[in-house]
Amino acid sequence: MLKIWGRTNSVNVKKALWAAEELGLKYERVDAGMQFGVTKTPEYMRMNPNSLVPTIEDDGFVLWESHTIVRYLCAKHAAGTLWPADLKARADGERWMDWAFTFQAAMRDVFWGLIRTPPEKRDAKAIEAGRQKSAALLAVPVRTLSERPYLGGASFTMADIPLGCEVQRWMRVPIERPGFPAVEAWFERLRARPAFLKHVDLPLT
Ligand SMILES: N[C@@H](CCC(=O)N[C@@H](CS)C(=O)NCC(=O)O)C(=O)O
Repeated sequence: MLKIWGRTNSVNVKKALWAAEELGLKYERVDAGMQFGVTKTPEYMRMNPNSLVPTIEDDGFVLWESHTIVRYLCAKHAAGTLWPADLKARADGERWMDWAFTFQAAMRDVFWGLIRTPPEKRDAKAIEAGRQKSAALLAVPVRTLSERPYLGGASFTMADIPLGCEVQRWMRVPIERPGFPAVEAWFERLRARPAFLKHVDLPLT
């Protein structure tokens, strides 16, 4: 059975869990990372020398890097649907999977500052700089999402999973947000998916 290591409040673990849920996979999840430890044990580091989550094991095959995990699971179980069979259609959507890390980097100080740092220790300047940078970046997918309902085209695909998890943080952190109607409409489409509500759109911790 598929095994997934990672704490459920990690944005990158959420991507693997959301994909597994969309695909209807049975899996065992093991708490790892931050307060759960595990990631620095020799056993874990043999699987994932980065000491980060998520890591998966599928029939003896070990894999890390959340977006690669999403690609792998979708290619294995949903070729032609969540993993588009057409090369150009797939690459067209996949760019957003890679771009999600650009957005994640901009949001780092915002998320950590407001969610994981006590008020007296917050760096207000860094939070505001991250907020402005994230807002500027979020203008990038606007054109795509104005032209089609999902990042990869007419239907939901793996392309939506990484950025969907990152944008959930943007939508839920207590900040001032400029309006991006096309992004907000896409986010509501994601919210119509039970797997997104179950694993991703949860209170931030
Ligand atoms: N690029 C990697 C990054 C993994 C990563 O940074 N994971 C974070 C959680 S989101 C982590 O393991 N942090 C340390 C910890 O939880 O102990 C991926 O997408 O899988």
